[in-house]
Amino acid sequence: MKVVLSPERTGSDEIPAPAWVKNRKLIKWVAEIVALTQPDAIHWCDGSQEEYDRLCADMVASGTMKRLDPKLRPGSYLALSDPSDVARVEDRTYICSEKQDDAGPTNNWMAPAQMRETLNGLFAGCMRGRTMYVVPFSMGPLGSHISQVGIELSDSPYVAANMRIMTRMGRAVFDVLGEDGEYVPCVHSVGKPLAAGEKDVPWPCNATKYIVHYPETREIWSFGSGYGGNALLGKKCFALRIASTMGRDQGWLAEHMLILGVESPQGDKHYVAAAFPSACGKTNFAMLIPPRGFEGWKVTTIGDDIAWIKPGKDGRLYAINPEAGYFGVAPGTNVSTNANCMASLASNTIFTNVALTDDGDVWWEGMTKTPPAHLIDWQGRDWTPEVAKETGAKAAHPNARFTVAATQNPVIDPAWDDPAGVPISAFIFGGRRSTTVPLVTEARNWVEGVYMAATMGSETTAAAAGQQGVVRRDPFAMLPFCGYNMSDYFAHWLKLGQSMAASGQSLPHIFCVNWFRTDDNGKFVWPGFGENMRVLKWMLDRVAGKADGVEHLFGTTPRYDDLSWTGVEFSRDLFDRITSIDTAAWKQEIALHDELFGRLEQGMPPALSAVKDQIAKQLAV
Ligand code: TSX
Ligand code: MN
Repeated sequence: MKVVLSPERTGSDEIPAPAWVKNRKLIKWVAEIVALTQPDAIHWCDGSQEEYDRLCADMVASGTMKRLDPKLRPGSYLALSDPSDVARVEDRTYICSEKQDDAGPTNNWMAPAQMRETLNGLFAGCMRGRTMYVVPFSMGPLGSHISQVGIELSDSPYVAANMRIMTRMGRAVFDVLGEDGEYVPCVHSVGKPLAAGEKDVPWPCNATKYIVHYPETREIWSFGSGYGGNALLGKKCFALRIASTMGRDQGWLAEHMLILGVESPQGDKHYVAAAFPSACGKTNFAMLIPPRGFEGWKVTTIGDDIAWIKPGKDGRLYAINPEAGYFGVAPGTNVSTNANCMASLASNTIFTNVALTDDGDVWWEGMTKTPPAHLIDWQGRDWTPEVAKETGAKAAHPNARFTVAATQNPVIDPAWDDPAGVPISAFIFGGRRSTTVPLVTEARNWVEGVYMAATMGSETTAAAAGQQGVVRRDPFAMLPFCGYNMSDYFAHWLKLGQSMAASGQSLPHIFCVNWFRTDDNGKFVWPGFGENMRVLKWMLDRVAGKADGVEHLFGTTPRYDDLSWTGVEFSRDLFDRITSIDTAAWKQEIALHDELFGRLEQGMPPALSAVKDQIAKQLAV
């Protein structure tokens, strides 16, 4: 329902709302934000297909999106962002807790009162000339005891359309809220008010950007960006930063993890949750296709990015995917790296910053071996492979994205929307390391597993963001996403394990993987992708007590004969190269762990320092 506001109305503390909105606190809050931001109209989203189609049609008319060819890519659109607004802005992301210590040394911090003053200035009148969308969304299955409700007020129709794909969005959420339900208030503006008669640009944004979280009052405010994680506030801002603080306070976990199901030909089914930093192929792993030799095995997706995990009454940990769609990186995705993803993108997809083909379809680097002879690149310019060869110009931005509903995934798990969640048998932590870290290691116990996750690192890839091949530590792949002090976060993981073990509950096994060891020529040794199924099977066999391995310095690694090799040629010699432990390299590695622990400073749980000291001591002999 769209309401056009008269100037007197925007100053009122009563705002017209549809009859199906019954939450007084919500209506009052919307009136407050309207009075602050002064939009021309309010659109209360109902989440219907008609509403989505209208939003997209309006964006096509205004030049924000282009409709792709309905035969080649039915129901799909392309949006090209402003060239300055292409990624999350970590240096503009703030955790505004009362005490700086609660944000910790890895987050930007500002005192809440000071930040509120800054934001009140920026948001005053910032929606003039625009429509404010009231976007009601549920993170997690509607009505699940693990789920949470959010309301995003945004002046971006692109945000409203993307939120319908990425979350459970619409009228049903107002029903869950009822008259006095709780929600996380999220305020978003692109930060570009329009004067009377001023023509809009295709991608409005502002050079000044703020992505702000108040963990104590559980609010999110975002200004100046229309892109992904900066603007779709249910994702990184809510489901990770705010939810991680909720989890700390309430005894559950909000994690940067995919969740997948593995079913054996005999019908044994297990779920695992896995955390990887960016550029490790999380979405590919979540949609893995079992290789030759694994006929009858099924891998299914619960989620590709975020997991909310709670102890259940039966003593196991249960996980849901708080999201309802995938906002994934397009470049590098193709039918051999991720055929299920490519099938998902066949229709009903919003593409952002990929290239446009002459026949009205999309293309990105790595989609096909041979690029089309001519494209319109992500900045709307002509692109040919010949010119690109000389200038290095990319047709698609390296961070170009697709937004697609999870239900488009051909291997979506039947339980993906189950309000009870799925029981987790194992946690996997990974990184991109050309040396040192073996293919797979099982932690001996929970504390050592937490240590592995806390010290995980990944080598940087694209030269764009600084030096290449440098190991960047990214504990639990949560460094940019933890809404509180990282040391407290480690302590929370340790405490959860301790309390579950103390009440005789069965903790998931913890594994660390590395698909990325290289040979002397810099070539990847492990074939990866579907072949990772062999590693997955070993892990689940370990969980079932059916597989062997060899214990070393910091855990248990399979020997060659502990993995199943049917359907692939992979020599003992190559296997040794990706599982060997180089003592000299590990001495250096531990020194780097030391440096990380030093950076995280006070509050580092002594149990983790003890693990480090014990490994260092073993290395010294
Ligand atoms: O996603 C990847 N996975 C996980 C898949 C389930 N990628 C892509 C990473 C960038 C997003 C991988 N890249 C994986 C992997 O397991 N492994 C590698 C390294 C690699 C790259 C190319 C080949 C092999 C390994 N090509 C051939 O062997 C022909
Ligand atoms: Mn992510």
